[in-house]
Amino acid sequence: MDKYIATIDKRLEELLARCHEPKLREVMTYAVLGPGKRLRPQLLLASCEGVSGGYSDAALDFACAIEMIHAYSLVHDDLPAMDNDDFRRGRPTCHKAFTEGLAVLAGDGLLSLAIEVMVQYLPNRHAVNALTSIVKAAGVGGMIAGQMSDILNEGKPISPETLAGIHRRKTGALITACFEAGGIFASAEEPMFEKMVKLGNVLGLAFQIKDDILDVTSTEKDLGKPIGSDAKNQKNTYVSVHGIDTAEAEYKRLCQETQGILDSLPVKTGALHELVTATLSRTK
Ligand code: GRG
Repeated sequence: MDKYIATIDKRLEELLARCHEPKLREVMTYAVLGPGKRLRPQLLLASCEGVSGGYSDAALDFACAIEMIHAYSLVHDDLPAMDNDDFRRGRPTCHKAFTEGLAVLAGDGLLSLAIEVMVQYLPNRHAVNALTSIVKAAGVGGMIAGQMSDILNEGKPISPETLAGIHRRKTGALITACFEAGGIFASAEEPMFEKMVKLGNVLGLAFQIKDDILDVTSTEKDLGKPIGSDAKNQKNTYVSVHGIDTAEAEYKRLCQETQGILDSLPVKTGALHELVTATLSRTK
């Protein structure tokens, strides 16, 4: 996967250079180019390459835009007004390394730069469809709505259905959008596109359940951030709602389902298989 990460990081650096305010660029760079997994842009590129055998410059820019949106969501999620976390990716969170004001602005800057990068490809049909998919996933029917429901339900007992709605919108929607955008840029036809969306949905849920499990079973050293932060913030998680045993069992079931969908896809490269398998066996 190194080939994707090096390409993504190089392009992210070039795109960040479009910000001519030096301090803003420095904080945005800290937020987006830190030691994260770059999972979402890799999923976009690997799914596009898997279907069509390659990816365009536009697909790479959309992959970078998704990573900027992801990084902004982490910066804002870590703020004192939200989860109030001091560490992420093994180093101080953005507001700790700089200030709260600069972290808010860097998050805003990353979101608007992401849109600017995608908009430059309009009115190309693929770009219109991928942009629609990504902004919907990141927006008021997706990640932001999921985060809102998460906050409103802190400390309250919630139903499994409410929890599923939080997970699907807060984390799953952006992961599914990676597959949708990958499929769009690869000109994937039905039923291939449908399968990719399904893969995104299942992987997105599995990813979040694993995140909930790791928050109680991992170590601060492995995670790069304090464990037990969900309990500290009275968050509803798959573990708090269903218990650790059910969470582990559901995670295992979702891994098998993911594998089944992957095996049914006539993909051209092994990169997507490799990436999804690595994601499912992640320990951080
Ligand atoms: C503040 C608008 C706004 C949204 C926040 C995504 C999100 C919504 C908050 C992040 C909180 C969180 C830890 C959610 C669990 C799933 C998740 C997004 C984990 C972090 O993603 P990774 O593991 O991170 O891909 P890296 O650092 O590797 O990029």
